[in-house]
Amino acid sequence: MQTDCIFCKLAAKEIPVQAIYEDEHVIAFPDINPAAPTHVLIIPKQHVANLLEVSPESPLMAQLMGVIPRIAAQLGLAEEGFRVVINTKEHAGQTVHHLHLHLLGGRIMTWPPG
Ligand code: DGP
Repeated sequence: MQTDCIFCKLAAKEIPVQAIYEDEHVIAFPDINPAAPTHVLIIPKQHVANLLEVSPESPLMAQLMGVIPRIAAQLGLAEEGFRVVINTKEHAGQTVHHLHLHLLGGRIMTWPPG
């Protein structure tokens, strides 16, 4: 755990969190500033700053991505679809430096993203 990391504090329940899904490795909760009718963040409990810190041998991305079908079904996104975004560093607008997947749904999305 990184003591100055807000998502580490949420994962450790030092800050109250409304968990939508949780297991040994992963926790998912609503984004505080939703960009879609449904906007959930899926994070590793372990501190990883961003995608660049994930090694090819690590099971981490499978652990994070693997829970998406279940969460999407739970939130009613499986039929119409959804978008998954991983902002990585400055050009992508990453503001919280603890790896997180945005799961966005409930409206039609445009492409390319802004
Ligand atoms: P990004 O730009 O990819 O780093 O997105 C970070 C997201 O995290 C942003 O959409 C707002 C959300 N966020 C920041 N702080 C908190 C928090 O304390 N609680 C929750 N639920 N979401 C947060």
